[in-house]
Amino acid sequence: MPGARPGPGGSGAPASDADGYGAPRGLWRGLARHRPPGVDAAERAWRSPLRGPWLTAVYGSALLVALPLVILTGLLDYAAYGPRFDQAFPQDVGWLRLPVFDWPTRPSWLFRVTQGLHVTLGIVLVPVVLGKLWSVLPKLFAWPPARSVAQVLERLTLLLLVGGILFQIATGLLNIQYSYVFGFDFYTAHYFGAWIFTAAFVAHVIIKFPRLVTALRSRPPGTELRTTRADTRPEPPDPDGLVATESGPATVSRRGAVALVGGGALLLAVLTIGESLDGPLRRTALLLPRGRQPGTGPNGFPVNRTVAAAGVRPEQTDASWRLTLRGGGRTVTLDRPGLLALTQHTAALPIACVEGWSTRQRWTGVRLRDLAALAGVPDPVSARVSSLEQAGLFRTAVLAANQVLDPDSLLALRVNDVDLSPDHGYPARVIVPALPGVHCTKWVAEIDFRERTDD
Ligand SMILES: Nc1nc2c(c(=O)[nH]1)N[C@H]1C(S)=C(S)[C@@H](COP(=O)(O)O)O[C@H]1N2
Ligand SMILES: [Mo]
Repeated sequence: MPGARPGPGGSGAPASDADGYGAPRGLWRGLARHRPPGVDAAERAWRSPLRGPWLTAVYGSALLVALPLVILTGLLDYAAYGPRFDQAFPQDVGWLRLPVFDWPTRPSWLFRVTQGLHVTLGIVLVPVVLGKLWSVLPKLFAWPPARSVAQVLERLTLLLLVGGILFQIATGLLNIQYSYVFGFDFYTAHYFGAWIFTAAFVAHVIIKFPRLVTALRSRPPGTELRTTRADTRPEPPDPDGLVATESGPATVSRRGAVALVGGGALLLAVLTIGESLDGPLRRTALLLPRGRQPGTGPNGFPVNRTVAAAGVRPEQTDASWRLTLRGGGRTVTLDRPGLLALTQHTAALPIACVEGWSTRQRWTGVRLRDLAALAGVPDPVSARVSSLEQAGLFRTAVLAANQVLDPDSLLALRVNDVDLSPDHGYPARVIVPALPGVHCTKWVAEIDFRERTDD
């Protein structure tokens, strides 16, 4: 019978098909007998002698090391958005809430690193994910799909694992390209997708880790990586049925397959990393359109949303512009010369966009804590910053106490010794160490400092 490969329990050992869950044994046998058309042909088509536990384990161990970093930095990025604030994304996540803590302002490059790692690693791992999927592809089409209730559950996990990672990659990549083509909110979808994938990933690691260790031990990597294509032989039949029943000749060696995936990952790294680097190397970020169009001059660094796109009109930012400070029952208005007459402070701080790119510039302006004191709230619990922008997700942001009080937290008026350009937030914009770019509000109109009420 075609497909009579040594499956779990061995194909010739129906006794072990008893699954112990009380499902009728006949069900599984019936399933095995009713093979849908095309299954046999498909099974014969998967003939690469490279497929087997070793190659799967090599790709698998790379993912085992790197994916937790992607997951962790991703969750940290959500935490940096501030789950305690009403502008946090997603809005309501029920019991999947992240622990609430004040996102620190030090080191100032913290968010630059967490989001940079998340996006860059997420992209770099794509070839590894594809290689891993290729190595187990026949399993996804194997018939019968399951031989026991336990296997049904395992395959369900696989569905969430494979579906989950492909969904995360697709939504992540589209978001980086600013292609909001989906009819749902990216932040919400990517967040729930992350949890679904993470749960499946943990289950998969628990189930497969012993197999991974055995597989890696079965072939010394030194020998394997020295084996040429001509000497490439299939692995012995394995309990998971990764090894093809009828292998064809090798078209590449295992070394070649590992190099192909590794090279692909390296190439993506080279084409991505530039978005996090200042200077001419930024131009190498071919895969990330936004981070690459910095323009020239002191304001020549990436723009997330232009003044035109934000719908902020020139007459709103001319000499008639006023900043309103609220708090402590007091309202203070300042024009730009008034702000420039206050003590100015300069700090080199990064802007790190959640969509991937980051840059570090020298900003000059008034300390937020000085503005808080002016508003009569020297010890605020938070501050709500509102933009001239009328619509859009990022027109307001809430800053926590530590983010207002950091000595480098600024309402910036100038950058690199010149006035902010309209696209970078003229007349004034927020810049706070380690704050996600999203919350560095441009074209600020008002800051509302909230007093502590707990005493
Ligand atoms: N009012 C307003 N401020 C905003 C945004 C926006 O869309 N509207 N985008 C934010 C985002 S997502 C980023 S990454 C930074 C980018 O700042 P830049 O365009 O000056 O580089 O601005 C932030 N400030
Ligand atoms: Mo951003």
